[in-house]
Amino acid sequence: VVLAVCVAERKFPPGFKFGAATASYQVEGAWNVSDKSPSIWDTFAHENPEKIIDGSSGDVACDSYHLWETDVALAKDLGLHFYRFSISWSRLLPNGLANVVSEDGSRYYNNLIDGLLENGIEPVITLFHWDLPQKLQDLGGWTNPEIAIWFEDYARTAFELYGDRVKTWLTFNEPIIICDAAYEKGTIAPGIASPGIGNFICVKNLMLAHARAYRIYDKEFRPKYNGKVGLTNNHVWYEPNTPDDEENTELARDLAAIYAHPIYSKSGGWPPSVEEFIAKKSKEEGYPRSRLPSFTQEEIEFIRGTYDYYGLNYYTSRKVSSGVPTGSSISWPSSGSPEIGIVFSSDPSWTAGYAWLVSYPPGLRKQMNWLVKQYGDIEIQILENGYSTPEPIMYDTSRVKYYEDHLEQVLLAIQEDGINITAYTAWSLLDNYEWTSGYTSRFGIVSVDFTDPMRKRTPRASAYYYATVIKNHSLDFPKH
Ligand code: PNW
Repeated sequence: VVLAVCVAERKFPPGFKFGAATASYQVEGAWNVSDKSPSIWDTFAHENPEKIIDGSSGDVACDSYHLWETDVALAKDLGLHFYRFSISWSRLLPNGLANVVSEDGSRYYNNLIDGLLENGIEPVITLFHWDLPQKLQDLGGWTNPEIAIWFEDYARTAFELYGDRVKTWLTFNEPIIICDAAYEKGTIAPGIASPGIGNFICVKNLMLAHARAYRIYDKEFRPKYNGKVGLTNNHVWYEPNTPDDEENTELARDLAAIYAHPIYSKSGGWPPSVEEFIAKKSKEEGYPRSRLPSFTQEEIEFIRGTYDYYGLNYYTSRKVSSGVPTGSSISWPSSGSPEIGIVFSSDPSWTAGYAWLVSYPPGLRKQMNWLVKQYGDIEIQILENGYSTPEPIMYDTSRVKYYEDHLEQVLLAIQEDGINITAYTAWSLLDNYEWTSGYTSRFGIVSVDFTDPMRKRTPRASAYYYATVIKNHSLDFPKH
């Protein structure tokens, strides 16, 4: 008698890729070298130190502008298949507009790309990870419709310079933060609180900017370079607190999907539930038209289908209940609470982490199932997932556990749910400038000593763990 023991192998499919990510403002430093002009984050951190927990800025950060070779060597030691980084728009185009390309800026990214490729690591580029040129902010930034054209010109410059070697492009990192955290809440650069107005103008312009970049890639670059273009959305998985909260929870999911629906849905445009909800509310509030700007049919068609993959950043989950958000409710970084009239909380069974980062690994799998239900059989690339600690500890067992538990959910989604997930990305390769948390929140699998002028990098236990997963292409390996 053969005892059939059903233990699924915890192996990743062949071709599945592992990487790690960073972003320009968070790691580069060198904020004013050569002809680089300031970005909104240079301005925000310099002018509002009281809005940053430790009053710090990314002026030096990890100094990756000078130390990129060390970063490449680390990525190689870890066995990363790809390294995801972003281009600083105002380093490449000091005017924001594409009339002048910085020699220094273009050389920096050229060197980094070539250095990665020489070491067998694929470069994955984010065009926009929040550091808008200040000069463009002065003209209205994401609330000026012209920005779609400015962004197209910037994207073309990058595709022209690097498209021969870079095969995976992201237009945007987390539009929900660019528009919602920046314009609805005003908590991050450019710090303009315009709830229910600015955030919606921003997302409309951003969707058009994305579509323009995608379409020029399609037309001018895909035939010779054959790469992939998409963007990455951050999703917080929402669950109803009680059965009564189910309707609001689905509305909250839809509201967060205004950053996805125009691109990924079959019908295009805003999610119908959101369109209806905001139109009705706007009317009650006395507005002559909906606060959510409409798309023309032509714009809907122009944006719809402009993707080659779905980029997903997942960190945490929330319970949804009705109510008015107060200062103490953990609403950040979740969107839509004042708009819908809901509050977010954690579940007692979920693992509390540092600040907002509650660990609920099944949320990742549930979120991916929701996306597939909405948008069909899309290719999903997980482009960020990670865990922070307040202290720069080296033996970071809680981070190791976070990675293992989330990678397990990735495997379940592939094996049990049949979801086409092709990549996983650890945020972050390095401790870095964590926006308004400054240097107080550590996300690196490699630690950085910010008191050392050489910004010494030291791999943590989680780096060794991740390297072992990559090497074995599996969550199971001989422990010693
Ligand atoms: C991301 N949430 O931000 C960003 O892409 C990174 O630049 C950042 O350093 C990293 O995650 C860690 O914070 C997030 O709503 C924004 O759960 C929102 C959420 C998570 C991360």
